[in-house]
Amino acid sequence: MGCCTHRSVLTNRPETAGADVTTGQLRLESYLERYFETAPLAAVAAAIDGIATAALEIESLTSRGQLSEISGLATGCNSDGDIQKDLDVRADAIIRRALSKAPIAALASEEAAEPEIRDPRARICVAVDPLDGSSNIDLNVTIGTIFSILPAPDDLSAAFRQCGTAQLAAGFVTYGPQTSLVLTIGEGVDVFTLDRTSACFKLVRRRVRIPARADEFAINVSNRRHWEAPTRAFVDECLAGADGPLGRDFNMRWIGSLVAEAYRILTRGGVFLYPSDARPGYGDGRLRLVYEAHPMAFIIEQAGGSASTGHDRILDLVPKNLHQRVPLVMGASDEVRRIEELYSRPELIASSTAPLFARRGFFRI
Ligand code: FDP
Repeated sequence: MGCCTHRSVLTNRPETAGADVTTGQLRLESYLERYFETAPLAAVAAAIDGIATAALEIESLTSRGQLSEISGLATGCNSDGDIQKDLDVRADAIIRRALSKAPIAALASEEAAEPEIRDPRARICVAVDPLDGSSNIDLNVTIGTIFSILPAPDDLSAAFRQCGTAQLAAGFVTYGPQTSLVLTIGEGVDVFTLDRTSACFKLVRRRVRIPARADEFAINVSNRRHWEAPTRAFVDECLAGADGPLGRDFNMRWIGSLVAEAYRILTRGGVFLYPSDARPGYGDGRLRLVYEAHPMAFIIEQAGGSASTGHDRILDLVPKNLHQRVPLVMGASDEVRRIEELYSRPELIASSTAPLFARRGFFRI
């Protein structure tokens, strides 16, 4: 299936949701109400509503931690060999149940080898990472749920082999000090925070924008010796700070939860990298295209940022299979462009931080 450049199912959009409301007042149900008025969007709204319902239950488990018998310990492996924790399994079951009322043709999850075919007459398909950042569960660090909503093709076997630009909606929930839902239905990015006293999500930020220029980067530097030269060159440029070619100092963060990294970028900008590297199994990075990179790329682009493999725009990629991994660089568009430039023009690498790093060189550790 080729890439599409627009989302035809959304051509009859209702008025911009929430355009006339004060943030903090609008509940997610009211925000979604107007989407329920047109047939294809009604399914999208129902799926988002289902995810939000599941999020309430998952947030209650995460916030109670071991009091709710969530240990954060491994219980086995999923079909792709990833360690599965007890909350991964619980979150998957909660989401499947919460989405049972939404008209969904096929549902795919990180936790299952194959998609579940539900109602073949329905017009949407949903892909989820029920619990992202699961290595952080027992650490009391922010974790989350990521989702992508796609149109249902006639041939459901191709449901999760659609280009990222086909997505109708995407979002993620963070379970942290605040439980928040970040959402795009293709007209910008809005953020809702769970009001724990009334158990409902309320709009807190509308039409979030990511500054084009970053002064913060996020990457797991422990893998430096395994990186490709362009990734090293970019990070070296950031580390060179005001003395290097980028001409300004950078701060660094690595939380180890994609949702938390994305939330930070949507809050104060920055760039995130999980590139391919030379470790066995990391030739295409670590993150999954269908239910991690595609929805994140949709959100980041809708907020004015960019998302790339270093070579290609993430949203232009057509998945080869459901659990495909992909290198991901996302956030501030100037920095993503710089990384792409370093990948496409190797001659820039040698000179990028000279003379500061000339003594050590990029190819040595
Ligand atoms: P996790 O495996 O804990 O679910 O989605 C994969 C992910 O977390 C991301 O959330 C996170 O950014 C990354 O893996 C962390 O990977 P490293 O441990 O290799 O840094």
